[in-house]
Amino acid sequence: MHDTETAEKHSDQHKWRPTACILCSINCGLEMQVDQGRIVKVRGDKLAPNSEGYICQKAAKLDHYQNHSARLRQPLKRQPNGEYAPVSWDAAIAEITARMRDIKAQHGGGAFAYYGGGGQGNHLGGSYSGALRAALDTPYLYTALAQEKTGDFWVNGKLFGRESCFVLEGMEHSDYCIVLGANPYMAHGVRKTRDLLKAYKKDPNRTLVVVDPRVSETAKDADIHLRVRPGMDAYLLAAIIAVIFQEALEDTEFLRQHTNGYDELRRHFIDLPVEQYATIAGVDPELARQVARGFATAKSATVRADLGIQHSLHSTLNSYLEKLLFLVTGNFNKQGGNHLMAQFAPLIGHSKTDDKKTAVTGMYGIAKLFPPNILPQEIDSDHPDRIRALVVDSANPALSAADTKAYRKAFDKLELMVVIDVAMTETARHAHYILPADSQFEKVESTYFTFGFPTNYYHLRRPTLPRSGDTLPEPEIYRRLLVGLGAIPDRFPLLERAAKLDRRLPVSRAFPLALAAALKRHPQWRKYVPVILYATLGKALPEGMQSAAAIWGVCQMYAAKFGSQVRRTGLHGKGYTLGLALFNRFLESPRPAPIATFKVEETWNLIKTRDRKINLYIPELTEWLDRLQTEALSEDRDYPFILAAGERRAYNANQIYRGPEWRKTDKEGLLRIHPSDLAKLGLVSGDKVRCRSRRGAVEAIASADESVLPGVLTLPHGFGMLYQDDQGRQLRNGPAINLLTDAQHCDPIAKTPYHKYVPVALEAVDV
Ligand SMILES: Nc1nc2c(c(=O)[nH]1)N[C@H]1C(S)=C(S)[C@@H](COP(=O)(O)OP(=O)(O)OC[C@H]3O[C@@H](n4cnc5c(=O)[nH]c(N)nc54)[C@H](O)[C@@H]3O)O[C@H]1N2
Ligand SMILES: Nc1nc2c(c(=O)[nH]1)N[C@H]1C(S)=C(S)[C@@H](COP(=O)(O)OP(=O)(O)OC[C@H]3O[C@@H](n4cnc5c(=O)[nH]c(N)nc54)[C@H](O)[C@@H]3O)O[C@H]1N2
Ligand code: SF4
Ligand SMILES: [Mo]
Repeated sequence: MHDTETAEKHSDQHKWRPTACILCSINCGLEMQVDQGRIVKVRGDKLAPNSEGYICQKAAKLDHYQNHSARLRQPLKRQPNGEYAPVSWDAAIAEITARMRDIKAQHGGGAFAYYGGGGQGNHLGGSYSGALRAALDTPYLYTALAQEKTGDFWVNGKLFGRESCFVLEGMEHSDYCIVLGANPYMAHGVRKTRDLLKAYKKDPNRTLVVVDPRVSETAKDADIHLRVRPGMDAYLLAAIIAVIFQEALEDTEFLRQHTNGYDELRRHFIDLPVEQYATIAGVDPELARQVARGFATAKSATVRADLGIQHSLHSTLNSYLEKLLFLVTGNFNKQGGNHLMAQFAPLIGHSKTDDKKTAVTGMYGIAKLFPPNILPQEIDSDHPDRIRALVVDSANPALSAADTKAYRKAFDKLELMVVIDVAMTETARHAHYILPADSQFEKVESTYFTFGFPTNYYHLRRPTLPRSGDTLPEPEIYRRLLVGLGAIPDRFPLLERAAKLDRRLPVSRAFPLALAAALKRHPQWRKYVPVILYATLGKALPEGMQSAAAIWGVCQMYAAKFGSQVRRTGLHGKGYTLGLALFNRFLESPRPAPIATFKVEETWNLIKTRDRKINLYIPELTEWLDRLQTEALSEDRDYPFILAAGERRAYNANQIYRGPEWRKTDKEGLLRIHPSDLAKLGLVSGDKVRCRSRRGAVEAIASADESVLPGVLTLPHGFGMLYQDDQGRQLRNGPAINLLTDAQHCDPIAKTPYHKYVPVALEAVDV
């Protein structure tokens, strides 16, 4: 008996459990071994169809996410002396919702803002959080996406008709790829990135161009490296597009057939001074010409852009020019070009011009998102309609948003602040209530980063570990808040019964019929459908899978729109039956499973303009382009260096790991500086320096690095968290870089921060 038990325990310990990595948007399939609440071993899952066993160096350390001294294990309430004391879930929910009802009654829904809703590995909770915003009656959703990609989405809205039109790069199938302000070797962003970069390197018929001021790990192995001056990409891109028009290399047939505004657009480039613009950008004009020709004449060409252009000067203009590059050369919606993509569950929406704007700064939403750069101003104001209550879920804006000082000050003005997280973060330390969530390995989870093409996959991950405290999954937290607000009842007896019937008889339609009837009787419930699904259908799902209920709705909507693409993956039926089959597939598969297979020509159906043509000409942006000619770049003598604040490196991963123990190298988050600059300061590698901007200062260890240009500095993203060491001392995990950044230093259209272009001064720190 005893022996069998040990043997069972032994085999259980050595069981490999399929899951996924939660550290970046690729979500590589993993297998892990667990023992007594610990993640003991991690390996790439060879059977995961979208990552095929690939992982990078960061995934092996996931136990540092699961187990650390700052994990939250019970709800906490701030006491008058500023300390936190445990509180029961019932009391916390009752008190929070009573405060919310008061604030709503006095000031209306516009007094509430919501921040976050999901990180690199967890989007399921976000599916339910919309119901809370609906119950509070606020449109104000602030997310990290609106501090990086909303300029890009705004451009998509103009070009393709909706901000939710999502463009992917075809890097895997392309002959010519421009990596523009991205460092995929470190940051990934494409499946099996390093294998793909190797494939480009090995194949003499494929060209990889990297546009980056730094000799990044990706640039090192590129065929061509355009070492642009920081913030000058708009000049470089304008010059490259000008060469294409001036040498008549554009795809006129594509342009006539698929676009409007070609002639107006061409006018802005045909006389553009290529030499001058390339020189301003710091790039040899001949090299710029060579890339223009190479890109325009390649069989297929694609652009992969990221923060290097989005977090830098001219951000929204850069996104426009980047897209023009693949559009004017006809590298769109074709194999190996950039193309539209049908998202499984929409990560973003489309903001209309008459949607509600913010009270204090008058900012409009883009893709239904509001930019973190304005939030402190929206709170810290005398405006009667200011933000008075904030819910933060899965984000740490006290460190990750621009202008840490402004954030801290604004947080302390809130009448109610609630943080939902797995860890005691810098943001949580300002909250009135902290609600602890199950970790991503203790609950069903998934992301909507379903970017595979032609076949995309969805991974509904099973829990691999038991719950380790008095924590709850986010859907349950949102359900309780909704009940507390009086938005929904605690039980739905009829729907619960119908759901059980349907789960037993997969062909029955008891549940959708009952749901439709309930919504007809209670139209106010329509806003809360995901939470109602959780509370009803969820209970009929297999043990532990309740939170997957919203995916039933997602599958229904997807199958209704993309039936033939779903059927191509081997499922049958249509309408409700097909949606249910898709849902059952995800419920049954512990690994990523196909959603749909697209033919590249079908991506044309995803354009949302009335005439299904691309609107090439965006006057706001061509005017901005014209202004480049006379734009003077003022150099600030007091702040002579340009700091790229937030580099992706081998050992950083947003705010997901808190302590430094997981890092093999770069434990301090080194400041990279050109050797000549370091020598000029009379310093050597390893010396401590103070980096100072107009907003604040951080200290860091300097490291002489030939990969950065003289006059340029870099600091990593994902440091600066507080943690306890073995002796219980509270320490800071490297530089908190957003002490340096200024919320006003941002894109005029999207309010996205210019994190890669922070003017700073540097001085030695006497130790
Ligand atoms: N290891 C690791 N990987 C991550 C993350 C992480 O924290 N750690 N975070 C994930 C997230 S949330 C994101 S959004 C992605 C971001 O991924 P990336 O955008 O690829 O990463 P970054 O290192 O921020 O910036 C990319 C490159 O921009 C360059 N750059 C700086 N200034 C300029 C400029 O003015 N012009 C140009 N052309 N380039 C410039 C930098 O030198 C850098 O090589 O990474 C994801 N992957
Ligand atoms: N200066 C500068 N600032 C930057 C950047 C930069 O390059 N430079 N990069 C920016 C970018 S691109 C991004 S995406 C943001 C990222 O910054 P954030 O938006 O703050 O997101 P994450 O760092 O992913 O933080 C995730 C939070 O979710 C928590 N968490 C983890 N798992 C769970 C869970 O299951 N449930 C809940 N409720 N919480 C969980 C973690 O503890 C952590 O607090 O930072 C931005 N900030
Ligand atoms: S960090 Fe990204 S690339 Fe690395 S293992 Fe995790 S998901 Fe894969
Ligand atoms: Mo990001």
